[in-house]
Amino acid sequence: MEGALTARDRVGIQDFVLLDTHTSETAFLGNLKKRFSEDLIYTYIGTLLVSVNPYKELDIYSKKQMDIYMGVNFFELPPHIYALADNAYHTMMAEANNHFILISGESGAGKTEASKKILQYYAVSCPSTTLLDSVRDRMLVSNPVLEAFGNAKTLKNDNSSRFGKYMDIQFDIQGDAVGGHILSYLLEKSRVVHQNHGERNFHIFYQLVEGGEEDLLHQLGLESNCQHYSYLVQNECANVTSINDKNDWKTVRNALSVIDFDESDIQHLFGIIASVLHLGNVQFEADSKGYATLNKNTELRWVSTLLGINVQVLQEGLTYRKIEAKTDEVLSPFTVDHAIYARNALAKAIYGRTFTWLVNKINDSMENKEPSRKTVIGLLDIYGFEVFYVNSFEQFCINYCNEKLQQLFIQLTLKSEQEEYEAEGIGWEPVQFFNNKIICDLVEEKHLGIISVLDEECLRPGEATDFTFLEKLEEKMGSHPHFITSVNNTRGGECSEFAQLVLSIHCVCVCVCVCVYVCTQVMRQSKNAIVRECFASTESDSRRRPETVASQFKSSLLGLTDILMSKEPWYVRCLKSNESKQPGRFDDVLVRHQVKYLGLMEHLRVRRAGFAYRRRYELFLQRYKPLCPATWPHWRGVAAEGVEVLVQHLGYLPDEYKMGRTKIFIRHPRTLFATEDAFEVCKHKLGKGMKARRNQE
Ligand code: AD9
Ligand code: MG
Repeated sequence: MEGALTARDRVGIQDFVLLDTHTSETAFLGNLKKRFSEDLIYTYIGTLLVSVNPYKELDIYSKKQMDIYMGVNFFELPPHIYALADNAYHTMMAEANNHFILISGESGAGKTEASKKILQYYAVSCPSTTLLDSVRDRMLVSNPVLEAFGNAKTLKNDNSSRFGKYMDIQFDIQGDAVGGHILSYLLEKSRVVHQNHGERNFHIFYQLVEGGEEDLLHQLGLESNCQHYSYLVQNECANVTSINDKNDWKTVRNALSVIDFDESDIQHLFGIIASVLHLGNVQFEADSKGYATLNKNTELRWVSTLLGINVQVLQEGLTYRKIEAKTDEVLSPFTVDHAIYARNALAKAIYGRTFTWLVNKINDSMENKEPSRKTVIGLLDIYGFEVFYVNSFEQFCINYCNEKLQQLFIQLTLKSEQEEYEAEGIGWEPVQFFNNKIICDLVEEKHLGIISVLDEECLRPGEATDFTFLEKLEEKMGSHPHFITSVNNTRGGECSEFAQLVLSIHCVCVCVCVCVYVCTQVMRQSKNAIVRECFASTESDSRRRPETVASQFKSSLLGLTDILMSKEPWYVRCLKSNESKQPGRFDDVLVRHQVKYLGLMEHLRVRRAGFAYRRRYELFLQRYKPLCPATWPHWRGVAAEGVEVLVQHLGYLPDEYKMGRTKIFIRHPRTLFATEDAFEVCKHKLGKGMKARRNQE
């Protein structure tokens, strides 16, 4: 019919691999945009899921939707995050191995929302027993608690994750979700004492002050008004329309009881949150010699009460430095600036350690104590790439983390995939891609990278400054093609590489390794059980020079890479539709930029030209041999030949598969799915046959 739109014209193609126009970026974006305008936010590139943030609630996450996707082959239904979750789950069950889902994209692109949808899917759809329900409830409610303590409003996202989160969901042999374990990565502690313009502190502070019951606030010495607290009002941003602190408080309060917090834990936990707010209001004045003194110490008294530390000891800790001389200790007074630094360092240390304590506590409550065999699906939701007007050490770490994950993606998809074709002798036209290893090396290389230079500078306290650090960097890497010390514009422009690493080096804090020994000593005397536990001495706590924050972070990322490399990958690539968080707006330039730096076009090219599935001949034959009389029950010859006989029998077309040196390569998932369906039917028949035979016997 003339003028009538086909469904395909209207809703676009649901798998980019099937896009028949040549694989241009314009066609790619056109397809995304067309689907987005129909509220179809998900599109596949093979088994990779692309998601575009709609910035509005869509009616696609109901229990009914979950049921529709359960156990259905990937490509039989419209793309959905549930389809990916389901496919990962069924592959894990069929192959009895571990998997992970890497969710990436820049700040505000929808990673955390995606990870919550996946967790909900597993918690709601997997087989269930009453005993396990409590573990699942705990897994689900761990989210609002961790978000309250670890997320905050930034300029990019009203609920921005300020820590990295990797969560293993453990399944038993029946496929029940039986336990969970979270690893957290570098919380942005500096936010406790300072926020950029238009940003907020961590949600929990506002939730407590706005939502806390009168009695509780009274016990904690808090006013029910954020304006009263200097850590909360630096940027006149306490109230945000998209955030309802009062309701969120109720959710968190309720969640804490689900995850086994008893009343004393809760008292201590909120005592800590309140003590940080009181600390922020502690003011110093200079005495006649310019040293810091505390005139009015009501706020400090509250800190002392809530943490159970003698007020005198606390005051001394904040205004004097203890210098250990040969036989005794000498107290050297702080200037006001030093005292403020010490106060803020204490607030950050208390909050940061409490966050770690909280993660451990949640882990205890989700732990599965059964010793049975388990497989896991790991969910990775980290802070997304971000560039602000002023960028500091936190952005350096966050963006370095994103570079590492992009490197992992490149390793596992573009690089190893192409190397495998070569090794297997499959004819292949190489696809060019930008390998960001050069950027990762620039940051982390031993003796040469930025982190090493930072470590060296930290060894020269008193001498090293931001300026000397910058000079050293210029000297060592000034000629590196990706080293830039001042960047005005990162979006648009000519940059076609994965998120160009932006370093506002002037802001990288050289004193990151300064350890507040005094605070630690004082905190160990606390009567607040959580604080005491958080600051308890450990063996590694000796006088050995502590690792710098950057080095610690680098090690933890290497550890994460190892964890992921041992599992089978699935990918969700989240795209931000617009910068102003508006529903239905699709900003072409912004989306194009993300498609570029996430390497989606390269990925599509490899996928289109390549093969969706590969299996070692032995494994393929072992599984599907019942489907062909010539291979069942045994194939006596070489496995590769058996596979050839088998696929001929199944009617595979010559273009659909290739025989490598050790593996069969299958171009489209649908071919394997058809084989898998035939196998299920056959298994059923075989099962019946065997049962009948047993009965006869
Ligand atoms: V960050 O790196 O932590 O700063 P994320 O995690 O990528 O970032 P997040 O998931 O928090 O972003 O999404 C930002 C906001 O977009 C959410 O608060 C929602 O308001 C909105 N969003 C994201 N995904 C969806 C969705 N699937 N449906 C509706 C969504 N809204
Ligand atoms: Mg997030």
